Amino acid sequence: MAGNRTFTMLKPDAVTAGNIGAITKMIEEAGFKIVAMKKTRLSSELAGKFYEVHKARPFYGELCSYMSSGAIVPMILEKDNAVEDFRTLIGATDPKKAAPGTIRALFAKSIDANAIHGSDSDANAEIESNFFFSQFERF
Ligand code: IDP
Ligand code: MG
Repeated sequence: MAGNRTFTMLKPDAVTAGNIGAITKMIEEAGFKIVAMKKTRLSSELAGKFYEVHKARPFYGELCSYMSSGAIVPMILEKDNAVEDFRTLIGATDPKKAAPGTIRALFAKSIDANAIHGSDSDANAEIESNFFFSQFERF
């Protein structure tokens, strides 16, 4: 059975552009409850750890420097079928291919600076949530 939590993170381009409020509003209006949320910043080393699964991909270095270039807003979200429904809400990785009305179609700048992260499985949602939040930060 699909789990009811996912992990997301507003990326530096979205935060720098002043889109925290607009994107968070879309997330809440789509029926997701915010369980945990904060504004923080990753070092390049920590960004590398978060994206370790992409280590072999050609854009890994670029991704780590981009993800540590400014503030981010990680969140844990709750909703039935959370992982799949949230991936639908954010749209395809490349904003040019993202369906109209999705968060990436509306706010992403490019395939790398694509506004928002969304976990791709229940297992990764758990790992990524634990990367940023202690049990005392979840309500
Ligand atoms: P996802 O975020 O839609 O799950 P992934 O394939 O898991 O996409 O890639 C992780 C992140 O790496 C993307 O969100 C994007 O920021 C970056 N990325 C993915 N593909 C490329 C690429 O071809 N060039 C540059 N950056 C990329
Ligand atoms: Mg991914």
